[in-house]
Amino acid sequence: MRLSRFFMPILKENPKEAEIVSHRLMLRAGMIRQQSAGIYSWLPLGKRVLDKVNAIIREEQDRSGANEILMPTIQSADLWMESGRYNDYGKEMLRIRDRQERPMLFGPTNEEMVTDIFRGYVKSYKNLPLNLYHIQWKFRDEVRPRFGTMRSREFLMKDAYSFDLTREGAIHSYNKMFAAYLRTFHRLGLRAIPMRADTGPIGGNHSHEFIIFADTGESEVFCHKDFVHFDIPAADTDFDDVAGLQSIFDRWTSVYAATSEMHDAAAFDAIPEGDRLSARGIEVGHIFYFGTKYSEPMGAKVLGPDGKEHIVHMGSYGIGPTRLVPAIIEASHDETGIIWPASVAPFDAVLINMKPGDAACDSTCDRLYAALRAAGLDPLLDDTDDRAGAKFATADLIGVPVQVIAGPRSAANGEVELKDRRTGARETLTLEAAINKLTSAR
Ligand code: 5CA
Repeated sequence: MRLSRFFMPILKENPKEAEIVSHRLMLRAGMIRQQSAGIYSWLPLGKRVLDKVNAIIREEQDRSGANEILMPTIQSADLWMESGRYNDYGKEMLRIRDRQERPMLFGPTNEEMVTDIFRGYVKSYKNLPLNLYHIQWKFRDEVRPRFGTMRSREFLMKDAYSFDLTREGAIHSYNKMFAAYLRTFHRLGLRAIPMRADTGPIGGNHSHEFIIFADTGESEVFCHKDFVHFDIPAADTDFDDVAGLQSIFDRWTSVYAATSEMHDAAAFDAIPEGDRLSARGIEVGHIFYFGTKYSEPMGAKVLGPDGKEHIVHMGSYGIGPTRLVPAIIEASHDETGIIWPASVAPFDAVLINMKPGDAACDSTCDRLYAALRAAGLDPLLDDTDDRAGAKFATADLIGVPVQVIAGPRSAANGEVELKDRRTGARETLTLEAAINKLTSAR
């Protein structure tokens, strides 16, 4: 992509409405635009990162055996009357009527709808276990939408729903998601800690929130500091290995971790003082096992091996992609801007032409740009007429992992400068060596 053709409305001033660093940087880098309170458009730079986050989530859901579907945003109120949640959900639900005056709603979550899909087709235990997920917009009319897309009213959620014949089966399905979440957050460059959590309007009594530490987090969390050393499940984890997955779960829940709602001060105080960690955190995912809370009132049952009907056991598993983008920024930035982990960076490298019009600078940048693209990389070429200082500031702000700088003098010598955005380390290389270095990392 050439920056001269890329829509990236950078703000020079710090936006006044932004209280936390991720919101400020997302607005300054032209990633998002607020359309009304808690409702955002995603502009090209932000959309690129969001798509990368979604792709990682999807790969790990698929790896665990879940099936992707896409349910609508608009739901009929009838389904929610069946489960009994239509009245319970309160003002957070956006209720609407169609032209026939039928009550509809903008989905805040999809337990009812997915249970309706399930009961329409699945009649035998032989089709279980089943996990259906989608990545779709949700709407919750939050009292206090704030911090940009961190707590918005319209937000993207990956929500997965598992169906099993028995409670034991459902616990295995829960453990699959637990392991998939550990892998997902790790690949996003985050260390997320599973903590015992309150279940709120989703229900059930077996639930974990995945929390990352950040001073600006909305939750107060307490845990043992051993979490920092726990291993992430490997890419070749066998998700059908019941005992293997249970041992991952057992290990990751073997030491104390809880959010303030579930906090047990006595248990926490029993941990040696030097091993206690109390901090603020951001909830990036939340998983629930709630048994037959929806399947029972909605009649989702299958024939078991005993020839009898059984109400299925269910769980649901949420991740917030539009929250993850600011959460990653909270975890990874400095005073000059964002520092993306390579896995979600909007571009692989930014090529800074310090003097467009200079023959050596232009040809160096063109060669680099073509070579990186030929190797399957996605570079951003800053070919604008901005001053060099402004170009450096933009490159730092948007946080692309590598900067390649072509100035008139070095370009005339066949050289470029590479800058690592995270460490700030710089090195001068020949053009060929720079291309080799960038493409061999693939
Ligand atoms: N049905 C269940 C799980 S599928 C559910 O709705 N869970 S939840 O309420 O905990 O939401 C799941 C995830 O969505 C949260 O962990 C969070 O990452 C994200 N999320 C929830 N509310 C918001 C919001 N207002 N803004 C941005 N992300 C949100």
